[in-house]
Formats: sequence, structure tokens, C-alpha cells
Amino acid sequence: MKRRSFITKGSLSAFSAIVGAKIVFGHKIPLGYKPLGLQDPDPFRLFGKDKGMNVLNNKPWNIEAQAHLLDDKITPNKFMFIRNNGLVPDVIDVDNWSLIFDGESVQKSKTYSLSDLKSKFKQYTYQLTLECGGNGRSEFNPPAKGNQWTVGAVSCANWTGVRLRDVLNDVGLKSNAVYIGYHAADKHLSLNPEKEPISRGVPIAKALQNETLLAFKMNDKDIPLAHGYPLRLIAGGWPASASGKWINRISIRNKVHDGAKMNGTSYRVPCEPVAPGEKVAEEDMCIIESMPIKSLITYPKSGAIIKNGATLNIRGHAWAGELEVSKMEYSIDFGATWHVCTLEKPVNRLAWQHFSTKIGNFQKKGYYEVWARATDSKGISQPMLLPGWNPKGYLNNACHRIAIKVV
Ligand SMILES: Nc1nc2c(c(=O)[nH]1)N[C@H]1C(S)=C(S)[C@@H](COP(=O)(O)O)O[C@H]1N2
Ligand SMILES: [Mo]
Repeated sequence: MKRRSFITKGSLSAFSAIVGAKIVFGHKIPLGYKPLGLQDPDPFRLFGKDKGMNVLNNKPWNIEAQAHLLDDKITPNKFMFIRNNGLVPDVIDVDNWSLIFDGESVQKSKTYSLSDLKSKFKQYTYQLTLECGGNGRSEFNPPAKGNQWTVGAVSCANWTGVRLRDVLNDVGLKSNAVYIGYHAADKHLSLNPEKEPISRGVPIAKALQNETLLAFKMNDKDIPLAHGYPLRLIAGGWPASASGKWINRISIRNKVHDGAKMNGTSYRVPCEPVAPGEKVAEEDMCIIESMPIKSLITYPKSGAIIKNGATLNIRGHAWAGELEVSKMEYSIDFGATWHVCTLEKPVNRLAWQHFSTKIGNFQKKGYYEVWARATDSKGISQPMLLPGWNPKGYLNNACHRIAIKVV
């Protein structure tokens, strides 16, 4: 007689975390059965998100923050955007989760369990900025297809895990290794098991950076299901699509990884600027690497009203991909004149930096806009308005703007 199989301890604790209570007869849940509490169509409850988050799509789930919700120095789960290309895996067996290393350029294929990773390698925690390549897409004209992100597809949480570099050293790479590509447990929308929703990666040099992690904790807790539980690749400062969630395999490639969404117009921009709407040949498209300089005013909320003569405190964050932010400025006259803000150093490389200032120079009652502009360590500043058009609407790093009324 075949033994009835039940849900594993690991998946049970994940389920409990989602429903927010101990599942009393949890050990009796048949394997593959999805408790009703997990079929909850309310994404805020399902993913533990704040009600102020905006749902852009429910199949797959794509949810963004509003600027003022991102005010924390370390982004908590409830304000972290979700960008899924496929369906969140519904059965996660942490006890038997494994990470396989394979590919043309691996010396010998090797597999690690989660406990192998946690016990064999030193653990590190870094605060890392993850911004979707399509953040700001909604402003492009002609419009670009895809989720119409405004400004909220960015986060900077604490990630804890082991260095991918340490694990790659243990695995052993061939000298012709040029790229790594991740594979994950989420499902393609078509439910075709042959198809992966996304399988991207980074060049070996990025994979070997200190801050590139195989992470199992976010903000000191198990990574929330929507953000890649139980194991996630984190490559901060690059389009967040490089940071694979729910990863179970890493291929070490002797060429640029060619997984799903590595080709065509996906996460690529014209190598040279093009006119809006122009057709671009595939060979003239380049893979996005380090993200461009950008900033966000997180306080006050756009639309704030202040009394004439009062001082306005503003604050927010700025980030510059692989680089550091070296200067932060604001303007209240639509970019005619700029004033320097206080800017903090990053807590570690690839973490966003905080800025703040007091604005006391509103001279009359009326409508104003506060514009924020960051400059990176190479001297490159954010464009005031929309930068170069590209077919998929990536890399809009225009200055963030908030409206203020002085009454
Ligand atoms: N397996 C897997 N990893 C993935 C994705 C996905 O759909 N599946 N989306 C990617 C994209 S495009 C982005 S922007 C980030 C979003 O991370 P978050 O949902 O944790 O904010 O995850 C990346 N990693
Ligand atoms: Mo993304």
C-alpha cells in the first residue's frame, strides 16, 4: 500500500507565516493540497502588504509602492514591490530544497542542500538596492508595453546569506566561464513545465563580488514567499531581474546566459540612442548592467500643504547602481536653480543613501514643485525629465517631483 504523503515541516512553517497563525492540524495536510487561507485573493493579506500599495497586475502578481511608503531606511516587507513573471511556486519543500550547479563551465556538477549552504559557508548581511529595470515605465511615450510602474519598483532591504563567490570557489569553475544563469521554481503562466518564466544571470565578475549573495533571510527573517523563499540570488545595483527568486539551479556558462528574458528586447536597451518609436535590430540591443543614478523623495507625500513662512523638511534616498551617489540637490523653480541637500554615506556598497534638507525659501503662497536630482561618483546626474526612449521602457531615471502648496 502506498503511504499517504503529508506536507513537510518546512512548507508548513511557510504556510503558517502566510496565514499568520499556527495551522493546528498542519501535519495532516495532504501533500499538494493548498489550504484555503493561501487561496485568499486579497493580495495585501496574502503577501503581507500595506493597503497603500498599488496592484498593477494579478496574473502574475505585480505590486508597487508609492513614494511616501518607501520612507524607511531599510524597506520592510509590507512596502516592498513584487515583480513576478510567472506563478509563485505553491509547494516549497525546504527540507529537500537543493541548489544544483551545472553548465558548460562547471568543473563537476555539484548540489547543495539549504543546510549545506548555511553550515559550510560564512554568512554575510548587506543592505542592497533592488530596482526593477522597468521602474518609471509609465512615463514613456510612445508607451511601452509591460507593467506601468511609476516610481515604486525599488527597495533596499537587509539580505543575509552566503557569498555566491565562496560557493562558486567550492564548486570549481573552468577558466572559460563567462556568465552565470539562474533557474527557479516558479511556473510559466502557460503552465507548460518546459517553459521558464524567467532565467537571467550576470557576468562572472558580478557573480564574484562580495555583495552578490545566495540569500535565505530578508530583514532577519526567512525571505517572504513572494520575494523568493527559501533561496534567492541577490545582485544589488543591477536590474532586479538579475536577482532570481526561488532559485534551485545555477548554470555556469561559457557564453552569455541565454535563458528566458535574456534575449530580444527583454532587459535590453539600444546600445546607441534611438528616436522614440524607432525599430531597433536585435544585434543593436545591449543587456542592462549597472542601474543609472536615481533618487526618490519619500517625505513629504506629494500634495503636502504648508503654512506660508514655514520650513519644509524633505527626505528620501538616492542610489547609483554600482557607483556611489556623490551629490544630492533640490529645486523649487522647475530646475532653474539647485540647492545642495545633506547626503549620508551608504551603510555598505550597493545600498541606497539617505538625503534630507530643510527648505525655507518659498517666498509666496501658491503651488510649487520640489524636484530632486542626484549625481553619481562619475559626475553623471539624473535627467530632469524623461531620458532616452527604448522599446520596453527601461531605465527612466528622471528627477522625482512632488507638489507642494503654500497657504
Ligand atoms: N524566479 C524569479 N525570479 C525573479 C522574478 C521572477 O518572476 N521569477 N522577477 C525578477 C524581476 S523582473 C524583478 S524586478 C525582481 C523583483 O523582486 P521582488 O518581487 O522581490 O521585489 O525579481 C526578479 N527575480
Ligand atoms: Mo524587473
